[in-house]
Amino acid sequence: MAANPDTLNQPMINFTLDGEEVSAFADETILQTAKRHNKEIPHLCYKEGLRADGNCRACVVEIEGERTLAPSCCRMPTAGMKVQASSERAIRSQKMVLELLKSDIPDQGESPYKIDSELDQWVKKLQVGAPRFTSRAQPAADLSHPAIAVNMDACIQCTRCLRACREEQMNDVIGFANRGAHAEIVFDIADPMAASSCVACGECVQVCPTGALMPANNVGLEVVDKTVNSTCPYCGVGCLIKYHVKDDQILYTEGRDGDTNKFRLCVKGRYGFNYIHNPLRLTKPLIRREGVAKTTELLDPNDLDTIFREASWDEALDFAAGGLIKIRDEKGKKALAGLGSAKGSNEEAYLFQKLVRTGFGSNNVDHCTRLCHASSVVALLECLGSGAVSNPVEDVKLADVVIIIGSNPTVNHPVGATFMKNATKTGTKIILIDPNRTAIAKYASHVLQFRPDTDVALLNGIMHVILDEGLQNDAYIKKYTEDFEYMKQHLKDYSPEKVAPICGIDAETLREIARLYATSKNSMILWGMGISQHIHGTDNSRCLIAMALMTGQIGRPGTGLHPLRGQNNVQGASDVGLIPMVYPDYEPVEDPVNQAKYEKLWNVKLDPKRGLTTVEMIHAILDNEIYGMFVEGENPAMSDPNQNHVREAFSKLEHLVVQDIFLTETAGFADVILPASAFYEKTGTFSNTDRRVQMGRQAVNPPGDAKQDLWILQEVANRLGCGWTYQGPEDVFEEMRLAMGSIAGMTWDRLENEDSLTYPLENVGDPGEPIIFTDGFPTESGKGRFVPASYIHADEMPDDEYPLIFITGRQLEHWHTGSMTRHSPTLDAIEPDPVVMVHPEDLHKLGIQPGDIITIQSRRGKISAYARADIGIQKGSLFMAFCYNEASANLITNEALDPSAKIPEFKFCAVKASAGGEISVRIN
Ligand SMILES: Nc1nc2c(c(=O)[nH]1)N[C@H]1C(S)=C(S)[C@@H](COP(=O)(O)OP(=O)(O)OC[C@H]3O[C@@H](n4cnc5c(=O)[nH]c(N)nc54)[C@H](O)[C@@H]3O)O[C@H]1N2
Ligand SMILES: Nc1nc2c(c(=O)[nH]1)N[C@H]1C(S)=C(S)[C@@H](COP(=O)(O)OP(=O)(O)OC[C@H]3O[C@@H](n4cnc5c(=O)[nH]c(N)nc54)[C@H](O)[C@@H]3O)O[C@H]1N2
Ligand SMILES: [Mo]
Repeated sequence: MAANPDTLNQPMINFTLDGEEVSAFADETILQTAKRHNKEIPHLCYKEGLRADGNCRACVVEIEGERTLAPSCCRMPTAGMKVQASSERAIRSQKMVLELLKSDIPDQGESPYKIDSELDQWVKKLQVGAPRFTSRAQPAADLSHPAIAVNMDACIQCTRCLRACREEQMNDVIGFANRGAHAEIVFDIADPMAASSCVACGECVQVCPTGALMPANNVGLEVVDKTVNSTCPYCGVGCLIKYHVKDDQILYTEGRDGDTNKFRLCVKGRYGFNYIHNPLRLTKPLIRREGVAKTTELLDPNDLDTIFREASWDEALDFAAGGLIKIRDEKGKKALAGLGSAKGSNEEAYLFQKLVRTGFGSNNVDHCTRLCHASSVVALLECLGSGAVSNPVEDVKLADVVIIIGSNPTVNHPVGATFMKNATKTGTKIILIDPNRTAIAKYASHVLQFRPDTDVALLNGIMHVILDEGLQNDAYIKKYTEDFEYMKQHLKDYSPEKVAPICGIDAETLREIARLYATSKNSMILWGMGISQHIHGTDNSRCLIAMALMTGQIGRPGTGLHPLRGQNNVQGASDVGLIPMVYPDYEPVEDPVNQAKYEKLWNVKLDPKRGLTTVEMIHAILDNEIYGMFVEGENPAMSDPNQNHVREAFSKLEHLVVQDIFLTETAGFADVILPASAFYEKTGTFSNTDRRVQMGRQAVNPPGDAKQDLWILQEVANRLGCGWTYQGPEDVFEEMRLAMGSIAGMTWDRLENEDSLTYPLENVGDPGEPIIFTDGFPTESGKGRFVPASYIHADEMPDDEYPLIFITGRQLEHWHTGSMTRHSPTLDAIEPDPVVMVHPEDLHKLGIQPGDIITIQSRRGKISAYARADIGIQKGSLFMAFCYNEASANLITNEALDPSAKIPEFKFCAVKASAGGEISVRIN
């Protein structure tokens, strides 16, 4: 039992439990102390992690000198107290409670929904017999939800689910309605679960002690073969998860006590694993049939057999490598490029960039970070000398003020968002700055629903106030920063009165935000794609960094800068060098010292010039510079902007190798497809948004002839002459430690034992550093640099012909291009069709009813999807996720790039919209 570290220094409390001396921490209850001393007291409504409620009375104990029995889950011991948990009187009461609770279970027997439920375990342990009481009402089952089965006939009203939903995840769906014998647990206003506002995080299911709430399809009745401790394959929060496996299939999951998740999970981590068991998984290597031309159309899987044929691994690998070698040797090393994956492990990403650098012979290697936080990283490197986050997400609880800007955490970092919501209960103020009023707004003290694309103006306005009112931290500025005077001059031009009409937020509010942020003891900034995905994304980030520097809100617990990382391993893939301008640990490729280091380590001559970035590669194909590509674990034919352009490029490639788990839109353009392993089918390390390197462990085997990614990469590399002999991920990790100072002290054994270690961890045995920049910055001067940014607008502004703003982003249940989540029957059932979020007034103006079809057109493309009314959406704009191939948002988006980071402007382009249209056919 983890005691609150704050109380560890306080004196222990000694008392007697069943005649034995025990000592309690200052914040421990009798029940917790008993548990820590391996003494069992039955309990049902109490669960570690939830507020003790004391409603079930199964944990009653006898305390000397007290007339009534006391619930040990809510009772703190005092020095010298004499407690009896197993006296005859205590046990008689405990048994009576269990008997009463059991009388409410169907047929008054064992739980029909969960083998060995917690209630059944206590009933057995205390040898409680058949109940002598009649059951209460036995409500009908509610099987409306694809992920969660509700069988309230097994509910004992312990309210664990309610506390998990309202107090932990703070989703506020579950309630306790009516009174006395009519009391019942309800969803919203007693809605069927599927119709309620439930986001299916499953926290209620995880805590239910009887099986009244269970994962759908009766998985609770199966006896599993094994459990595997691993992490989640979805977002950068990196929740630790236990997988329950039977017959080589994952049946269900459980949140573990990770530092980032404290047992919590979201709908994808908890229920979204089943994409791996989808029959559409690639199980055989495929080679394009000779003479089948490539078109710009997406492949219809019905035509699969006419376009591709199955091949043996040897043939496919020879063919894959042969095509690459031919182009390399005939057209030159720079005629090849590779896109690696932020969904794979650190070891895979490291090998992929090494393969391109040493096997292809150039630095033409990139990955989705380019489309993601590239601009944040450029600004962070430029201003602070490091692209990493300064503080972990969990620090929000120590912050007085948290600015959330351009990030929608309840949707995209849902478990992280629960800790943000929790923090507001103890006084943390959230300031939300977003053109849309997203779900976290409910918990914010200030919501700035400002004009999209105007962050630089707004942030400069706030900084102007900070300086105007003398709220800056002069001592910090002097000691730890440079170029402040330059910044000061620049900001003179951005008075709040001047920026108010640009960003649509009045001057007084900007002043208030400036004061709150600058003068609070600890302020933290969290940001996302709303900041980074603009042609001025680097400028947006420069402003956030400058705000932290001028106020000294960095370098301490509860402060700092946290660009929330997206993919489960985008932090790691970047760290290990899956980037065209840097080697592992962000060492620039154009510095001869770094080049010499890697030439020695890898024993090969390296290209001294930086390579092309993701979007540049697409242009280079069309410009006849790139002829061959290797795409591993990315789906650019859906995720890159201006798809018509991208698909034209892919159809033009002479040789495309795709290594994926599904026949993705990109794989349709391939010459050879290598069927790979999904997350749960391999072991490796993954680095989360907090810089925690975490162990992902194999739970099941790849299907059919699919092979592990590491093996495939090595086979391709060796055919290109690399001569690798890695026996597994551990060997690769050892080489990474030689290359990367940041993890030099991190041993595989320790990762195996501790599951999660934070870097920098330079020497073996170091604890790791969750908070960095505590004493300056890793720049040449050791100081943080102010880099002024001037307000400019998006590349393509609305006009008479295209009057609306199109903003793209994400939805809770889907992951990017949908290749994982749309193949999960559970997630697909929750959100099956393409939807566009529109403000109801705009819908009305367009003459569209919610649920009707809307057609959206930009200068680049046209799509139709279902319109969904959403009052959180800013009028004059539309919001859409890019996961639907029948209505691909990226047919519409603009590929204009930020000049420093080369990130495209996914968050803003001009469109027109109209009622009606026809949704294309969904493929795959
Ligand atoms: N469910 C789910 N979760 C995911 C992902 C997923 O695909 N699905 N992807 C993961 C990845 S890789 C990433 S990068 C993260 C992304 O996570 P987020 O950054 O939270 O994602 P987005 O939805 O793209 O955009 C965030 C917010 O930016 C706002 N925004 C738009 N334009 C502007 C603007 O001009 N200024 C400001 N300040 N805000 C603006 C949008 O309204 C939106 O609320 O999510 C990760 N988590
Ligand atoms: N319009 C618009 N476009 C965007 C964005 C936006 O906000 N708006 N956001 C951008 C951002 S932030 C990002 S990060 C990118 C993401 O863009 P992508 O990385 O292209 O998108 P994913 O769908 O995550 O692609 C991951 C691929 O890896 C495969 N995969 C999954 N697990 C494994 C594995 O273990 N091994 C192998 N070999 N393959 C695997 C999946 O099947 C899938 O094809 O999209 C960008 N595109
Ligand atoms: Mo991302």
